[in-house]
Amino acid sequence: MEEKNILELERRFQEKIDKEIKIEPNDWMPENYRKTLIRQISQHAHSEIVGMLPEGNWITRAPNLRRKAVLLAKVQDEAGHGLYLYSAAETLGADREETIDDLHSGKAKYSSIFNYPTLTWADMGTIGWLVDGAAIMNQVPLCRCSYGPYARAMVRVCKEESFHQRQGFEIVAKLANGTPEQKAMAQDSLNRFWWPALMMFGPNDDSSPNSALSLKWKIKRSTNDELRQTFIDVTVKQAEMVGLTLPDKDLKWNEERQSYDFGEIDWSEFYEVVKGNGPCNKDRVDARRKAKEDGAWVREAAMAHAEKRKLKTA
Ligand code: FAQ
Repeated sequence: MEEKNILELERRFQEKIDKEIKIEPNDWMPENYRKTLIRQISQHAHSEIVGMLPEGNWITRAPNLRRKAVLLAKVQDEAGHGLYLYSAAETLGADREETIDDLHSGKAKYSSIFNYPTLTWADMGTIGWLVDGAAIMNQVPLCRCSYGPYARAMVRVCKEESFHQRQGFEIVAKLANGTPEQKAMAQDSLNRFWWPALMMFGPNDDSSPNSALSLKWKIKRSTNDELRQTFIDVTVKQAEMVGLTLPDKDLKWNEERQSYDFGEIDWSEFYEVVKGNGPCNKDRVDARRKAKEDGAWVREAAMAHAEKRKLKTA
């Protein structure tokens, strides 16, 4: 296409975005907008699917039937979120199988948080409270993302995440108000998950290569640091409510900023985990690969059944 035409198409595209008109699958879009969305949405989908594993680890060991039923429902919701998101990526031309193979080959990223182990039952509470809490903080603005299918998927996802966050906080509150051993278990879990939860928001703004364009295109509506700060401000009060201590000696209310100052995040740990060297990266990807291999016979049987039906109706 002629350069002049492309410039005109780009101008009209940006005008739509500036007017808050959603971009739909068949609309013209810059190739880089499509690529950025496929990257973000597929990483998000993988995070939901890999994110089922740390909690799946506790379904058989939940302390009672109510907790087991709730945890099972939560993990099922995460599978559903992954499926909406893979579908949203498909509307941009991504091939689902290829996208999943990229996860299995280690090429595709997913959220760093799911590479940490879940050592105690308290981790089920902390994941709901902090991990779903951080996910909501990041995803509510995505309901206003410029790309229609992603924005619409986020509306339902956020409703479910909000239930997840509350179930997690309920577990933490119960343990924190329980026996000294239970309270210690909750505190230990918070100590292990606090910093990795802050890393979920991504690198600091000055080290975030994708933010500038994503903000211009209204894929992202807030920066990584803005969302992280809001999350910290909300969570400090919740920790106080249940009598737990956030493991940051530099955490301090800043009267001038009307926000909490907080300590330095260990970005070397973040980049190691993203590179594949976190405590559970290998286990997570192996588990997903094995699930695909173990399910091959189901897919083959379903295909054979569909073929037979087609022949019968032909
Ligand atoms: N982990 O330039 P930026 C959930 C990568 S869902 C791993 O700032 P961007 C639900 C980033 O991809 C959690 N990699 O990137 C649940 C980029 O690499 P690339 C997932 C990370 O995209 C709860 C590079 O670093 N949520 O938890 C991470 O503008 C409980 C430079 O970063 C979403 O995916 C990280 N934490 O901003 C499930 C939400 N952070 O691709 C089960 C949608 C950054 O250039 C249980 N995604 N990177 O090679 C987003 O909002 C954005 O993609 C950000 C990153 C904010 C995550």
